[in-house]
Amino acid sequence: MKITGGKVIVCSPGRNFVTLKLETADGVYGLGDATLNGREMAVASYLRDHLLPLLEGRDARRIEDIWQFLYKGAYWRRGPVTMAAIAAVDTALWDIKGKLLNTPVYQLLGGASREAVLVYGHANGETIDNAVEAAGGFLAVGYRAVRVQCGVPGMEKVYGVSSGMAYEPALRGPISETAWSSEGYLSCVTPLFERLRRELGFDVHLLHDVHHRLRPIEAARLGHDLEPHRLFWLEDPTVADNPESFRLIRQHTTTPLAVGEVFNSIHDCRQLIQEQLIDYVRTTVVHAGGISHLRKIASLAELYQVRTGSHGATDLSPVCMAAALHFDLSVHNFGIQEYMPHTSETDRVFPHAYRFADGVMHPGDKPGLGVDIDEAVAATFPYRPAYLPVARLLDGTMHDW
Ligand code: GCO
Ligand code: MG
Repeated sequence: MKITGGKVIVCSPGRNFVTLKLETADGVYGLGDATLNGREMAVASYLRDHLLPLLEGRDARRIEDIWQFLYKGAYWRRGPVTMAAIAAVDTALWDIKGKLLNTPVYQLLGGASREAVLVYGHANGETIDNAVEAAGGFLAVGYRAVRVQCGVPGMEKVYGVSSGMAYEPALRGPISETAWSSEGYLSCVTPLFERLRRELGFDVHLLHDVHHRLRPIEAARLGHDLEPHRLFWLEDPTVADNPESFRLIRQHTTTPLAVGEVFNSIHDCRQLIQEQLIDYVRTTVVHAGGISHLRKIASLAELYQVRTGSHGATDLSPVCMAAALHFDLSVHNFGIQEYMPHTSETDRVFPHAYRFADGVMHPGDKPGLGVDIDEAVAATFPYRPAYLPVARLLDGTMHDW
């Protein structure tokens, strides 16, 4: 079962995706997502110029050995570009193994630990009224968990609050610089959740993403103020470069915390998990070294009663979504999965077996990941550079994302 080569397919059906297609001697191929939002071509080159030549002739069945070969063999460890490239290879190899053995990947990972995977959707609105109404709309179509974000009076654009679109995408054209005030933001969040609980009750799981923008003491106060509203989680309350800062937040609040979408290795989350400073680890298949490495993170987390809650925004392709669902269905300490449906163009490029109904998802029972790429359709959507917006404080100081 030798790897004969592969292709790196970069396409943009609404937003940019980098996909690895790894081919074997008897015609079986596997897919892996390698998308790093706003830095896509760095991973494409890493795969094309550096990894594919190393993979030719290797046995595709030796998933763990290939992972270690690419990780240890690079000499330069970790980092988002390296780990997204390794993730794509690893995901493609699990896809190949599933196809070879004629079984869905979750069966190779120990089988289903649950019937289906709980997901959360994204509701947002310019005002509290609009956000509450949007959240109600998610419940009406079956969601049991909703992340809610709202605009801040006086601030033109706020992260996660769309202007007419399902989501704020990376923007094409010149990079957008937005203004940010933590004081303005903090004055809106607690009233938003007060209203949500008053109107929607306590049967729905509510989540909120701070997107790394508060200082630890501000995050501690927010967590404390939100306690009566029983959030499922408060996400990325502050930057996690310094894990010790979560001790301060933890001392002040019992609001559950979720961190990790920008992490790319078990070492990034180790202290947060081992000191039980978080409740959910948000590492993803594509950004944290693939299914193989994510399982190791989940196993470490399991020892400390930390559950998984993988990132699943639309900049992660349907290939990553499929891989995430196989992982989520199988891993014992699964918590929740983020889910934002892709556009119809994206779904045409990536036909898939996974499905959503009644607030939960299932990866389907096709051999492998159950997701494909239509290369002819992909070719009609060429790559177009796009960047996430950045944030500056009102006096012009560059702020955390
Ligand atoms: C989330 C994330 C996204 C990221 C985006 C970056 O929780 O879904 O924070 O909104 O900003 O995926 O590429
Ligand atoms: Mg987030």
